[in-house]
Amino acid sequence: MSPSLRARLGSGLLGLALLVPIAAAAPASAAAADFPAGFTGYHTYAEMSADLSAVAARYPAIARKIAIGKSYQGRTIWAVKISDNVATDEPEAEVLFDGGTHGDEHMGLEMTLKIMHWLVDGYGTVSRITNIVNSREIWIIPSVNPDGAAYDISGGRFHLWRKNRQPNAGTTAIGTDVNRNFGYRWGGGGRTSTNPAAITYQGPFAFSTPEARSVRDFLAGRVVNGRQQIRMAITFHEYGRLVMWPYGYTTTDIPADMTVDDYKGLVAIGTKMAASNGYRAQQASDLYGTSGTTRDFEYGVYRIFSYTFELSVKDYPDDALIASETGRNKEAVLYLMERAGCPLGILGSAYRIARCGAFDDDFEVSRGWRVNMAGTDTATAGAWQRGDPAPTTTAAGRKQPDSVTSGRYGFATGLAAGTSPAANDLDGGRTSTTSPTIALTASAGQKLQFRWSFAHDRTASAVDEFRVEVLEGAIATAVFVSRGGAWERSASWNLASIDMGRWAAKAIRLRFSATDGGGSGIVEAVFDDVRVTQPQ
Ligand code: NO5
Ligand code: CA
Ligand code: ZN
Ligand code: CA
Repeated sequence: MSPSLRARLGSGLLGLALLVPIAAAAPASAAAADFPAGFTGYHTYAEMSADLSAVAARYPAIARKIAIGKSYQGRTIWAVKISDNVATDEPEAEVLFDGGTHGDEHMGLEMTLKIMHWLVDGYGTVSRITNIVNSREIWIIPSVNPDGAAYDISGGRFHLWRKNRQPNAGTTAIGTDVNRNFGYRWGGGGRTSTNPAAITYQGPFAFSTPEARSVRDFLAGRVVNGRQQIRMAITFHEYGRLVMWPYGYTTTDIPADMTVDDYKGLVAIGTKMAASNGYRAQQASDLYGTSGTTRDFEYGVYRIFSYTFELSVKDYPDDALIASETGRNKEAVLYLMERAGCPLGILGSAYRIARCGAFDDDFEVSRGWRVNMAGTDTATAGAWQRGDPAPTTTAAGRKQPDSVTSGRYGFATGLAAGTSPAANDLDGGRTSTTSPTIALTASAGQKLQFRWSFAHDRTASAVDEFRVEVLEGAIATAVFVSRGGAWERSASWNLASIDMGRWAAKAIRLRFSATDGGGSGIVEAVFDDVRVTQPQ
């Protein structure tokens, strides 16, 4: 929208007239209504469900219909997975398309069904489609809020019904706006309401709706080996012909919970998609502020490059417009699926080399590193923590740096500053943190790169160190060691670059350790932006 939402809110009456159900809700068990005349080309819930079944039956090698949860009224929320070897979870970049989060925005469901059909019907004959299906795992959730959609067409007329159909305690007002109910910076701000009667009601708490929970749980299930497999997503809404990137919760272009690189990539990809469909590209909050949206959750929690598309130029476009409105997005969605293999590659070959190799972690979200994985660490204080380090300074200079090299988070030996520089530094021995398994490719020229800082005071010695090892099964090989000595060493960021040739085609882990080997001196280590680059 929200021109649509804007129109509904624009009266100054918060669209209250629209909140009154015009007809009583049909019980879920009653015969499902079809769309009103002129709109019967849209899929009802039953027709959508039957289409997914037909596709899964006709293309069993590349399509699967999967239940991801149930709506408040008990309708199954369906997903379709499309990929070669569809029964196997292969290490391929994943993409998510969803529609129907708002009950009255039926074009989004049509859009997702079109995407499904472009893929399955073109597979094996259209080489671009075949390549996408073979190299990606595509998830499609056509109707996130099936109760809202069914109610919207109940009685053979439209009801402008946006929310789900969940009752609210203490009021006769029905429904929560599912696109205000996700648990990232949930609550308040912009066009988000705490009033159960409002069309943008956020719900009593984050994830109070079964519909948002179903999407949340589905996304959580796509974390494999510590890493969210879904790289890019579009959530389809209506209307206004917009392509919007995160965030909606703030008008700041690059807030603390977005990296500069991600911002550049989000804008470049959004702008590129908009150039192909003729929509306007903008940050979500340029339209109006929101909180608890699908898109903010997907980027904020998982760093999925997630976009909201507002389809169409009006509410309830008649069914003759389905083909053209969905068709104009074909290039954008094909491009998104192709780009999912290396989103930041849009920024040029330096990014493709640095950010799309066998491993890339900016530590902005948890990606499965484990502190003291072997249980043999000896440190008594200052164990590794992922987060935003607080600066510490002695008379001799900075010991723990104030900031990291990307975004706001890295790994540090004790994030907090405490009451003195010695309060939260490393003490008593060694702390280690170990990466998830990394599958190196067979190519020569892969490099391990990371940014690091190691500081100590003049009581240090060579038993104090910052060490990086490659773990191959039980064998640990040190590839980088920086030792302490009896001098004051201040925090400073350095780049390490290590040839990984001997581990090509191997599955490894990385272990980063820091040791305070003696005395009560100050030892502080920090690292960020660990990558295995791919060759030029
Ligand atoms: C959306 C977007 C601003 C995310 C919303 O008109 S819409 O309701 N589809 N617009 O307000 O949730
Ligand atoms: Ca596959
Ligand atoms: Zn919407
Ligand atoms: Ca970082």
